[in-house]
Parts: sequence; structure tokens; C-alpha cells
Amino acid sequence: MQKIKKIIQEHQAKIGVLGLGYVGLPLALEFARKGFSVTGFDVDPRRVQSLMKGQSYVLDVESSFLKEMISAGRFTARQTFEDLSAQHAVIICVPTPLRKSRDPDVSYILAAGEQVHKRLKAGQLIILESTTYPGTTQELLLPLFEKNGFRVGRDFYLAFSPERVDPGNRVYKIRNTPKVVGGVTPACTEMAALLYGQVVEKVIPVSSTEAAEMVKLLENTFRAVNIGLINEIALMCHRLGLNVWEIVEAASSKPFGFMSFYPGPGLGGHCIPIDPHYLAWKMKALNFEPRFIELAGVINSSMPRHVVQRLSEIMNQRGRALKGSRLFLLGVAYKKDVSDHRESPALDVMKLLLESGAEIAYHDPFVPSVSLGKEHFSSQKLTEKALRSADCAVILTGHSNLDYKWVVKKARLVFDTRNATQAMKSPNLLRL
Ligand code: SAJ
Repeated sequence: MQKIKKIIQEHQAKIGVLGLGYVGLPLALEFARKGFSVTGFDVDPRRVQSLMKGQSYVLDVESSFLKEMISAGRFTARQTFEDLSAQHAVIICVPTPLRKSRDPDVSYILAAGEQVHKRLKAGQLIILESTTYPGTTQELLLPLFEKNGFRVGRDFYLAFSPERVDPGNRVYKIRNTPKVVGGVTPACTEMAALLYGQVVEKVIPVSSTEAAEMVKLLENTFRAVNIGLINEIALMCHRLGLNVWEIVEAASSKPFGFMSFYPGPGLGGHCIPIDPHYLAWKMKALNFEPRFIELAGVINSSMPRHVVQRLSEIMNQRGRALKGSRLFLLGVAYKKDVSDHRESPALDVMKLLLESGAEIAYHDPFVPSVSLGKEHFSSQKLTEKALRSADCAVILTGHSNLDYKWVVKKARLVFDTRNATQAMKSPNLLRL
């Protein structure tokens, strides 16, 4: 243990990062920045080729820095796994999606675990970062790694540390985002805390891998449930004839005991809509009904239909049916100022509008094209003509780089589901 501790402290340790997505790649390069020799592993040949050409595909990783780390011999990317045995530490950052049945899909963790198991060497430190249900590390990875007679905490070290990467966040990076770490044994926690302590300003050790897994699920379930709450408050305000945005704004003046969340067209991204269902699945397996998670899921997933219902009302009040109405959607990414639209609620709104017979076009400066089954759309220019020829402009994602004052001025009607228009008042401006 002393030997590996020393080479970690001297930044001589070889670090393997398995899975080079928006979590693994920034982490790999942060260790490289600190002088470690880092080998990234990914099953996608296109990613490995792109990286080895010095081209980053992750928002927060500059290609120039990637090139610098490659030429300094501190980062390399591999599509095969034989070099795993040469690493002193291996950090697993693979996806944990949901299956169609809404059950956890831990197949990527198992596949990664198998690759590590086949090449596990004495003294290695293995850390799982993928968001998953409490018990995954202990129940799925530990037995795998102890198969060849190794004992955790003696022959190798095993820990869980939740990823807290917020793509595009200009303030919080890996270095200044506290890192929670929980090991199978105290020695495992100590080793993982020592490793992360080389790249992160603050490490938060907890008592077990299950505790660390649960911390992450609390963080993101907290968000999903509070977003569900504010979406239900929005539905209440609509029925009460109140402006929910005014209510939230005023409530946010409370300097303690309140935290603002904002209603919207639904819940997007590949963290918040998914992570709570990992906890829900585990609890149902223990015969416990996770009511808040279920209810938040019902409310959040009802929001796209609520948006379409509102648009139908708005058109009817102007003597038009939704069918045949021309709608110009502004913003389709899952949240503002990002280009990711894979899990965006805007796509659900688009599908529902198409089903209702509306004619839709969209503008999103971050998203050049969208495919919905057989329907393909490309982002239209935001022109006065485009706004004037639409019955209603619908703001679904409030990207910062649009001139909403101009949009309200030129559009015949604006329905704003994100309060991108803030305090603007106009007879042709309506809000969720
Ligand atoms: N959303 C709302 N109302 C809100 C906040 C979010 O409708 O008040 C929607 C967003 O539009 C989006 C979805 O919820 O569709 C998720 O938004 P998010 O702000 O949670 O952004 P994510 O999915 O990128 O979440 C990540 C998470 N980071 C990690 O899991 C490491 C989350 O824990 C962060 O708090 C969040 O970024 C963040 O703060 O940006």
C-alpha cells in the first residue's frame, strides 16, 4: 500500500480511464494536466481515432489541450484493453441508461468490470464513477474482482465516487467541485481519496460504496422532485390565473429555507430524468414504494402534453384549431446554451404537435438538425419573415443568445415555456 501511495503522491502513477465521454475524458485530462500518465479506453473506434488526432468531441475539453497532453506523452487513447494491467488505478466512467422497461441497464458496468477483472493486478485501485443504484459496486464488481482469489483492501482496492460533471458550467470544473468517495474498506476509501486529492481541491470520504452511490442519487432525485413540484405549481397557477414566474421570483427573495426551481416543458438530459429511477428500481426490489420519485416522474413527463394543450387553447381562443397551425419553435436542446437534444422535452412537444396536425419548424443555434422517426427537420434562420409567417412562436429552450425583445416585437404571438422573455409585457406574449 505504501508503494502505490508514494507513486500517487509523486504523480508517477499510471491512470486508466474506462469510458471517454463527457465524464471520463475531462477526468482523464485533469490527471494528465497534473503530470500523471493517463491511458483512456473506449469501445468506440471513432472516439479513439478522433482523440488520437487531437480532436475533442467533449464541450469542456479544448482540442489544443488534448494535443498538448498527447504530445507530452501524458495521454493516449486505446480501443483495446490489454494496457489495463499496466495501470495503477482504473476509473470506470461508462453510461448507465434505463432500459425501455425503465429498469437500470448496468450492462456497460458489467462489460467494463469484465475487462478489468481479466487484467486485475495486485495493488490496483479500481473506482466506479457511473451513476447507479446503492449496492452496485459491492454486489456486481466486488465478486467479479475477487473471483481469482484476490481480497479487496489487501490485494486490490475498490471504491465508488459519483461524477459531478456539469457540461458547459464555466464556474464549477473538476478541480473545484468537491468529490465524494466511498470504499469497500477503509483502506480502499483512503486510496481513492488520496488519488482524487491530487486533482480535486476537496475530497469528501464517506463510510461505504453504498453511501457514495446514494449521495449521487439524493443529489439528482432532489432536483427531479423539486422540478416536479414547481411544474405542478405551474399547473396550479394556470388554473388560478397567476403568473408562476412572478410567484417563483418573489419567493426567491426569501434569504433562507427556499431554493428556486423553474417550470418548463419537461425534464431532459441523461442525468435527472434517469438517475432517480435507479433508486426507485432498487427500492421496489426491497418492497418499498418510492412515491416522490414516481409522482415527480408522472408530473415531469406530463409537461410536454400540457404545453401542447395550452397551445391548443391559445389557438382556439383565436379561432384556429391546432391542426394546420404554423408553429415556429425556438430552442430544442434539453436546457439552455447546450447542444445536446437527445433527451430533450422539446422533442416530445414536437412529436405531440405533429400528431395534432400542426405544421412545425424550429430554430436552435446549437442544434442544426433533428430527426423524429421519418420526419427530419433542420434549424431555420430566425428571420422576421419566419416569425411573421408563423401563427405562434414557441420558446421551448431559452438559449441566452437570442434577442427575445425582437422576437416579441416581430412575432404575431409568442408562447414562452421558459420565461426567456423575463419581465417583458406584450399583448402577444403568453407564458406557461
Ligand atoms: N430543469 C427545469 N427546471 C429547473 C431546472 C432544470 O425544468 O429548475 C430542466 C432542464 O431544462 C433540463 C432538466 O431539467 O431539461 C435537467 O436540467 P439540469 O439543470 O439538472 O441539468 P443537467 O441534466 O445537465 O444536470 C446536471 C447534473 N449534474 C450532474 O449530475 C453531475 C445536476 O446534478 C446539476 O445540478 C445540473 O447539471 C446543473 O446544476 O446544471
